[in-house]
Amino acid sequence: ASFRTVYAFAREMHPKTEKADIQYGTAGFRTKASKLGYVMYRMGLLAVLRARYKKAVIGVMITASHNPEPDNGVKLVDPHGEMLEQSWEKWATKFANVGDDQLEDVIKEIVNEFNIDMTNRVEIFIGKDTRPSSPSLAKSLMDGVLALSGKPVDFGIVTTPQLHYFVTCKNTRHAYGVPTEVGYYIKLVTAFKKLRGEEYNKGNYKNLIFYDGANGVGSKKIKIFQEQLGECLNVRHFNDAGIGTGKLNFMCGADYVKSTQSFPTGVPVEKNRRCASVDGDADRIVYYYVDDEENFHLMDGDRIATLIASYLKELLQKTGIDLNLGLIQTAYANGASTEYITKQLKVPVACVSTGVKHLHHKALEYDIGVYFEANGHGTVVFSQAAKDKLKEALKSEDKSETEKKAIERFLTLIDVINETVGDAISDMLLVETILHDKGWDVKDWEAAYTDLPNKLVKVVVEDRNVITTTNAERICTSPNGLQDEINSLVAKYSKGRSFVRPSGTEDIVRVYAEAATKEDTDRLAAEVAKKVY
Ligand code: 16G
Ligand code: ZN
Repeated sequence: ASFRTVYAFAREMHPKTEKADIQYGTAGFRTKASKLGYVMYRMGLLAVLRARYKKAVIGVMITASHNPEPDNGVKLVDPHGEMLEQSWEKWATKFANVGDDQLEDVIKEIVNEFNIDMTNRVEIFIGKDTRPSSPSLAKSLMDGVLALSGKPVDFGIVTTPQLHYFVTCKNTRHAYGVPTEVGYYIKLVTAFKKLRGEEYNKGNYKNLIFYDGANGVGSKKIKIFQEQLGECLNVRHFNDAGIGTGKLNFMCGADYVKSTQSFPTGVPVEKNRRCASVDGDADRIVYYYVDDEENFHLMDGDRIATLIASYLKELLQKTGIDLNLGLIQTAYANGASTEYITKQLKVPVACVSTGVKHLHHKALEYDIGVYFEANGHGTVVFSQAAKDKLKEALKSEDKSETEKKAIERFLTLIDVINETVGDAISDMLLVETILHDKGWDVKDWEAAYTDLPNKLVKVVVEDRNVITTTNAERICTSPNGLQDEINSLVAKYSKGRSFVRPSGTEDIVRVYAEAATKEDTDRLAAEVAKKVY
């Protein structure tokens, strides 16, 4: 590859249009789509360099998730389906911000630093959401890949978790599955059908769910699931506007439901009906229902996590196999969920900083690591050792038939789960499997514990970075004295808890508060917010 092409391409077709620097953050690059052309081109270059360095396929997803439709974004997917390694984020930032004429120098710099063999043939897997801006951004991205003689493989419109799955499958030489959309559906649907058995309604469990696709890729893909699931899971599907109708994430979808704690538009209100909303790239899901008095009840990521962890623990006990199970949360997890899972279910909980990569990373330390952010992003990861142990035990003569049945179920459950990253539809299949097996409706699920009232407020400050934190963002280390002030405010309220952290995606500071009553919670949030101004 001649670096000269890189500059020529950049100058002629993808010139840098923005003066202001942008930063590769928790969600990659995300901004107005109109500002992203040259950034995409450069991420194409970087993806090829990363792929050559890792000698593996790298993924690039074009999406702005739950953001409004005019936004877009890009994130890189590492060889095992994880988010781009943190130490490379600064390279991404550098690539995005240098002048066109400096691009070749930056490429030389990274090639030297990592001793990258530029003759390797590499493939870059590309996926995009349904935004109207995505096809042209994908074109810019591919030009970047081609400029360094990489081979772009375009998967078209897919969910973020599908792309993560393809990358993992390819790099494990199909050990994780077949790296195609068809391969993905077959794996999940086959496992789901096996777990469901013949009886579709069971106890309080009714085989009907209302699904809000947020007018995005989650709508397109649920249709394929519906076809393949047939009667086995009855999904009634809403918010299915096609590409470019301008309604993506608008007053609907997982982020809207979670942050406003209210029912989305476009879904008919039926009392006590189990409903679920996914976000714009289908990597987040929340459940909810409206009761007889028309009160809205939210079942967020914490609820999903506790349901899954408790079920896996029970099932594990039935297998008679000893594996360690842990739950990973962030500071945003409702205090009631943490108390329930540690005290009642006796599952150990770890708390990490916000952002999927932190949760995923921590979860890998367990045989079975369940992780969820309160906002509905999460999954379960299983260690290879755990999988091997289960498979071995299935063949063992020391195991009873009942134990073997449980082991088989456990192994099938693993196949319903997209371990590579949080996957809204896979998570839904898992939740539906658990509720069905227990004969539970949402109300039975909700009865496990009662959420503490909680509130999240945004504070606009001159420089969000004056706030620094430690201990998984629960303690603030600067400005001096702020944590002491928070401590004394929190101490005034029963079950009070509050923390402040600079946002990783917006130029603001977030304040979280919870307490025994709604009034106390609102007051505590306001008092802490005042200290931040
Ligand atoms: C990003 C993260 C999400 C996190 C959010 C917090 C990924 C893929 N996404 O969207 O997990 O909850 O940032 O945003 O890691 P904040 O820093 O603005 O509060
Ligand atoms: Zn998302």
